Amino acid sequence: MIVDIDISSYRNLDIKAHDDGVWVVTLNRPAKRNALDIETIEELVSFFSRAPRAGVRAVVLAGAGEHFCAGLDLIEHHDQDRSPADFMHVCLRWHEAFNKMEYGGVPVIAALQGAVVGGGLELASAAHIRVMDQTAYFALPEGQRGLFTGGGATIRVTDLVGKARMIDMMLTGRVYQGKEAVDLGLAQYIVEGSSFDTAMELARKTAQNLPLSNFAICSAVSHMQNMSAMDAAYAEAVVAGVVNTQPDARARLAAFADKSGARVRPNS
Ligand code: 1HE
Repeated sequence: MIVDIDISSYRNLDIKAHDDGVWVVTLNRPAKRNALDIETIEELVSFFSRAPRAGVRAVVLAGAGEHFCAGLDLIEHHDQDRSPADFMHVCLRWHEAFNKMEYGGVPVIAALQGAVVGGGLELASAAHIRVMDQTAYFALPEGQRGLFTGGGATIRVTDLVGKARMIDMMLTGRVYQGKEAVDLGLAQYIVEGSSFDTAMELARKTAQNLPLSNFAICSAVSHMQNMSAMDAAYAEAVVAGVVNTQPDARARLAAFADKSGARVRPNS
């Protein structure tokens, strides 16, 4: 561990560390439907900047109350009557937070319920795995509010659903929910019960991987998407050179060789 995380210094995020290295980070302004004000964004920057160096093995990102996140704090935005330059800098802080999540190398599993809208969808799309319950729904209402996405939706949501659906969501405010949302890629899992419980299960499973493998999965894949195929293949070889020769992997390889290691089987 190279840095500490002082959980008592966070006000808008509720942060809990479990013994197995899984940390639960909860957006904690349910009365405001977890709308993202600038303080929450700064706390996300702070936590996700430290997590990779603080021994965090996996993060469950949740929202308190009935909704995951209502997006940009529209009241703060209205009250502050920001200049174009001011809001550009706000968006750059959002990007800082969400890039730290996506590229930080620590698995982030979002537990979704209720509204996952606007900037809330931008936040969720920076997670590596999204689990939704039956109440979760996804939308980009910016168009109706006289706004545009500023927290990376043009990149991440477009990656998930494709350009045509993204533009339709923005133009018409179309809402996706239920199995259709999973089929489109907005979430990877839909559950009958609590999305939080399933997110915790997945986080615990993920945390059993070697940290260096997870670091590669949760940073290299995203970086490689930004590269040419030639450069990505080169980078993949370099990353695999480091990860696949890590001393900690030898015991796992030995277990496979002596037949004590788990085999890959179809779901029963
Ligand atoms: C908020 C916000 C918010 C709720 N900013 N305060 N995002 C949106 O356009 C979504 C706007 N929110 C909604 O559509 C609804 O609030 C919800 C569907 C999320 C929830 O509905 P509901 O009936 O449970 O709650 P409510 O009565 O609408 O709101 C409860 C309180 O939360 C109320 O505050 P109160 O002090 O009057 O009690 C609301 O004002 C407050 N609240 N949502 C601020 N978003 C980097 S660019 C990103 C661009 C965007 O994200 S655009 C935002 C899109």
